[in-house]
Amino acid sequence: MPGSRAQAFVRFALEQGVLNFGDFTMKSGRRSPYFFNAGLFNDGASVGRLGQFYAQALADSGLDFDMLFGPAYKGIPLATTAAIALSNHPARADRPVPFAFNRKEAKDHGEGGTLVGAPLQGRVVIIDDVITAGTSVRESVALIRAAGARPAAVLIALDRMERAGADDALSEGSAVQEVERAYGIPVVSIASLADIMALLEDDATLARHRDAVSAYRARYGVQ
Ligand code: OMP
Repeated sequence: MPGSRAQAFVRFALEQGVLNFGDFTMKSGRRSPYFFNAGLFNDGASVGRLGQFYAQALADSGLDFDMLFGPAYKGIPLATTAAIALSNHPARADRPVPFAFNRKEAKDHGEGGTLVGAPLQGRVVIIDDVITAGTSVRESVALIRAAGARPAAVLIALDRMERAGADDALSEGSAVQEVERAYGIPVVSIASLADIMALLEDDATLARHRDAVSAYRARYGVQ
């Protein structure tokens, strides 16, 4: 996404309390001086605005696609808000934006199964919040392929730009680069760690966090 929009997004995330600085333990067990909690886009206005950022990032990428997929649980509102915003976006207003999501527990009554929403078919964009190590993307790719559809791209809010793996066995590229290479699909992000660092440079009230985030990037990051 162009720098100014990515900057507007990290500023918005900060204002919403979604982006925080401190000492956090992540899903992988790695400790991080910042954390992006997309679950705190938790009112109509902020989740609506988030959807507009997703829609704009996807439109800017120029990628063509047939539908969206939001992995349970957190991807469900993300795919929903992105689908609404895309249906109002000039780049997509001429065609519907079907979307689907999965359940974590299979349902054995009613319509049954684990997939909900539009049938998974064609080129599917996976919508998620953050990629750190890329584990949740793997599951979505498998689900989409098993349904006979094709993963076309991953659209995320934040690329943490870090290498996956244990401290003494870090992946060569970032988790995002590894996802692109492993599945042959692009990963589009609204913003990245580079934009968070630019925010820290810009904003004197956040200056005290600069060193910790720079050290973290030097240890785990890629350029
Ligand atoms: P991977 O699936 O390993 O890429 O990790 C991404 C997931 O970690 C996200 O979907 C979140 O559940 C969580 N996460 C965040 O939400 N924000 C962060 O800043 C960092 C993480 C994390 O734990 O790595």
